Parts: sequence; C-alpha cells; structure tokens
Amino acid sequence: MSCPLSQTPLGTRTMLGPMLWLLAAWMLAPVLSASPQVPTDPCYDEAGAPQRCIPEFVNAALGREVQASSTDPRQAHPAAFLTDASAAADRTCWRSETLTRTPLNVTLTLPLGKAFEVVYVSLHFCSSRPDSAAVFKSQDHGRSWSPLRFFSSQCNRVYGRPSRAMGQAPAQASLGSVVPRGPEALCSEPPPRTGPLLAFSMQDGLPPGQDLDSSPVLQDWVTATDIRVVLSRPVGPRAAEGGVVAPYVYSVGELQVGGRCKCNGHASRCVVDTQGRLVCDCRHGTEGPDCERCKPFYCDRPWQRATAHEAHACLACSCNGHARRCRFNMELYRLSGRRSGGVCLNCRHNTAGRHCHYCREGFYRDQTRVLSHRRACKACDCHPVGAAGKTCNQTTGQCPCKDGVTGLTCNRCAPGFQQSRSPVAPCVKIPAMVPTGVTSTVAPEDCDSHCKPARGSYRINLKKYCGKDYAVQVAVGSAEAVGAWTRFSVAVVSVYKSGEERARRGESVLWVPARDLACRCPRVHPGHSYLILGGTGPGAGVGERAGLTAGRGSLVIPWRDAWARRLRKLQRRERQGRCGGAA
Ligand SMILES: *[C@@H]1O[C@H](CO)[C@@H](O)[C@H](O)[C@H]1NC(C)=O
Ligand SMILES: *[C@@H]1O[C@H](CO)[C@@H](O)[C@H](O)[C@H]1NC(C)=O
Ligand SMILES: [Ca+2]
Repeated sequence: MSCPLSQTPLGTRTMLGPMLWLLAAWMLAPVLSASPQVPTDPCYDEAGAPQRCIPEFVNAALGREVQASSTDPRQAHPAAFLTDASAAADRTCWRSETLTRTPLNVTLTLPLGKAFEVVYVSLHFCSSRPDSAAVFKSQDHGRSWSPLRFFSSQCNRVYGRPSRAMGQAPAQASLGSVVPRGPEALCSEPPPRTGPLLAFSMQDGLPPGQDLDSSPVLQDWVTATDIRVVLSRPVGPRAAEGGVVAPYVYSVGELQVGGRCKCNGHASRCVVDTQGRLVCDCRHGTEGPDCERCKPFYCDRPWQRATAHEAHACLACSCNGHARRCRFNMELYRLSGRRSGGVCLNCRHNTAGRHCHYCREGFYRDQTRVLSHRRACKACDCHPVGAAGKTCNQTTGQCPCKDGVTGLTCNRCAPGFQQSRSPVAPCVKIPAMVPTGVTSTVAPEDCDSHCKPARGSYRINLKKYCGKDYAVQVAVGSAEAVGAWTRFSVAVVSVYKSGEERARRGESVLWVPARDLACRCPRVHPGHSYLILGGTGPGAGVGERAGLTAGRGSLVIPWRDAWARRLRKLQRRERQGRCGGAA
C-alpha cells in the first residue's frame, strides 16, 4: 500500500436518508452512455478532467466455472452447462446425481474472480423448481459467507425466517420514527408465475434508502466476489430420521449474476492481467483489483470512491520533479482545508521541504534555472577561512563573512582590510598612515630606493643579535605624528639587550621616522606586539629624545612567544662575550 490512511470502511453503518434508489436508472445508465464510435477514455471528459466511469453491465457468471456438490456421474450434464449462456437456457443443463438419502441438499458455488456489484441473481431450472433455495455471497473469495436471499414455501421451518411476499416493503419502512435497519436477506415463497425461473434483485428488502453513490452500506450489500446457491428439498421428520427418501434430481440450465465489475468509479472496464486475474483497468491515479487505493506518489489526498458529481481522483504529490515518493499527512491535509496532504520523501538534487521547493542547507537557489531543474540548487561553497559558517542565504547565495571579509563565498578582504595570518580574523583593518602629509609625498618607487621592507623568514642568529643596539619585546599602543616622526606609545614587556638606548621594562615611547613607516620599513601597527632589534644604521639615534628609536636599519617583527627561549640563549652568549668581533 502506497498511501496509508485512506478509504472509508466498507462496513460503516450510516443512517439511511429519504432518497429513492432507482434500480432501473442504475441499470440503464451504461446502455445510454455506450457509444462505441467515440474512442475517448470515458474516465475523462472532453477537457481532460477526470469523471466517474463504470464498467458495463454484464452477466458476471458467463463462462466461469461453477463447483457443484453433486453432478450426474454420466458426464452428460456437467456444471459447465450452468454458465455457457446457450441461446436457449434449458438446452444445456447441469444435473445433480439422483439423490435418495437425506439431506437433499446440493450446493453450487460460483467464484466471480473479483469483486462485482451485483444487481440480480437468477436460476433457470430445467427440472421443476426446488421447494427451497438459499443464496449467499462472499466478499473474501469464499472464506466467509453471508445470506442474500431465501426462497421456500416453509420459510420459518426451513430457514427460521418470516415469509414475506415478493414486492412487499419492509414493515416499518414508512414510519419515520423507526430507525431503518440495513439491508437484510429476505425469505419468500417462490413467485408462482415465473415458470422455471427463480430470480431476485439486490434491491428487494432494502429500506427506502440512499443511492449507491452516497451509501457505503448499499455499496457493501451489493459487493460480492462469489455467489453460492444451496438447493434444498425439505422432507418430513420421519424421512429425515430414516435417511431414505423418494429419488430426487435438481437440474439448472443457467445461473446468471447480473452486475458490474466493481471499480469504485475509477475504471470503465475490467481486464485479465498478466497473471490471469480479472482486475479493473484503473484510472484517476488509482490502483488495485478494485481501484481501491491511490497509486504510489498519488498521495495528496485520501482515496475516495467516485460519484456522479465528483470523480475524487487521487492527486499526485507536487515535488517539483525532485522526489519519486511521498506520503499522506492527515494533519497537513486538515490544515490546508482538506485540499492537500502530500509530503515528498527523499527530495533529490539538493532540495528540501514538503514539496522539495527550497534548497537544503549549504545550497542556494540558482535564480537562472526553474525550480524543477536538476541543478536549481547550487552549493554555497563558503570559504573555509573567510566565512563564519557553511550555510549561505537561500536566495542570494551570500555566505556569512567574518569581519573585514567580502565576496559571495567570503574569499576576499573588504576595502580597507588586508589579509592576515590569523584564521580567526583573516582580514584586519589597514592602519591609518599616521602622518598623512609624509605618506602622500612618498611614492612606492621612492621606497624601493629608500629601503627594503623585511620579508621572508625571520631567523634570528647570534650575528644579527650582536649587530643591533638593543633587543626588546614591546606591545604597541597609540600612534601620533610629531613632525617627520611618528611616536608610538609602547609597553616594554621584556628587555634582552638594553644597548645605548638603555631600554627598560615599563611604559615608554618608540620613535619611527614617518618616511620609513610609510615605506613599511619597519611595519608597526598599534595593537600588536613586536620584537625590536634596534638598528644602528640610518635613522637610528635621536639625540635627546626619550625612549626607543627604530628605523629602516632596525628589525621589527611580530612577536612570537616561541622566541623568548632563543633570545634568552642569545643573551647568555652575549654575556659570555661571544659577540666579540661579530659586530
Ligand atoms: C440442507 O439445507 C437445509 C436448508 O437449507 C439446512 O438447514 C441443512 O443444514 C442443510 N444440510 C446440510 C447437510 O447441508
Ligand atoms: C537573504 O537575502 C535577501 C536579500 O538580500 C534578504 O532579504 C533575506 O532576508 C536574506 N535571508 C536571510 C535568511 O538572511
Ligand atoms: Ca446452459
């Protein structure tokens, strides 16, 4: 079963309303609508909209094999003659054995192959009609049986039921105050003037009720997969005791079951499938032997039998072409005002949602493609370092960028930011070039001749260490332009070599020529820590200015804690006199 939670239970007992059930109209409808020259599908109207369709009215017994509990052993009157529909019904007759012992019962069982909606059952006798006969139906291919009709001159004695004259309405039918019961199997004396025929209509004994369309009770009453007839000849108590009776034979020329293949209004014919079974040729998104359920993927609303006014076709789920399966959800169906309850399963192509109508996390809608396109959803591809997450805006594809990062996938530094080595803050603000007057006068080509900014690996060896005047670790604070100089307030964190500048731990200032700073030799940014190996070359020595000086002859490199040990080592070597003539 593809769409669980569906059909109206067949056994539901409902109140029967005051509507007339017109058997004649029911039987004639297909005859009037039969128009063989029109090859269109009767299950759809000219506009292609689904409409109720029903298989034609047939003799469901025709050609089917009847099992008889007793058959004349000479093979001249086989059970096959019961359903051969010969022109004259009594020309080919089935005949029982000659019965000489009680009980004088013979059972004829007729499997219809599938569910039919039965209109009448008739038996054309070749012998005289039996005194008593009972007709049963099965709805489960012979596992269980329920009575449809009894005929007997002694209803009460043989079947324990009151006798009711044919055509007589049920006793309380006209009384509004009495709750009408469902259909029941009546017992009556066989009508005298029908000659060899014993027949009844399924509407006999029905309380004035509803039509088949609106009454699940009637739909259940007329539904049968098998028909069974038990022919009986009651005998007196003494004969029954003794067991021996006058010889008796039953003979029937034709057993007919008039009705329609049951397809719940969703097929116009029944066909034999590949396994030889009779099944409905289902339309309207339905399937099953009786079109009694919705096809897989047609789960948008519950299955329903078609009526004359409403086809109740099963509707396909709308999954924008991204799912092959769906299920029905009653809650959503109710919330939608009983319009749509389908939920797509396993949305493909990176889509998600009840209708596979948006992109799953990590993907976004490519607006240049229609939603049903296989590539309607594109991967966000957010930059692993530049983006703060992997989920982009579903509409625009914009990844969430870290501060100072830009681009759809966060792969660039924003204007005013430059790349750093930190994965936490991959782009940092470019510090304002403090003495703007000086910066603007320095063109990049001037810098080339002025100095070479430090690049590459910073290996600090004894030679470099010895060659500089002082060695300190500083944390740089704010900057201020003072003439041709930039003055940074610094905190001297460690002193490895105090030199002529007499570097000391604590608050101090660092002077850098503005021009050197503009050419990035050295590079100094407020808020960062550095190791400074104060130079003795050009730009060094500021006379009476207090604090430290660093210019293009100095080495100013971002601080790393790993250097502390190495610097202590160099410090010890210097004290051991290892610098010697190295400078
Ligand atoms: C024969 O038919 C009668 C009436 O239908 C029934 O009461 C009886 O049980 C049947 N006997 C057998 C053996 O089927
Ligand atoms: C995605 O971007 C659009 C357009 O800029 C915006 O309106 C919307 O709020 C964004 N969605 C989310 C979840 O941020
Ligand atoms: Ca026959």
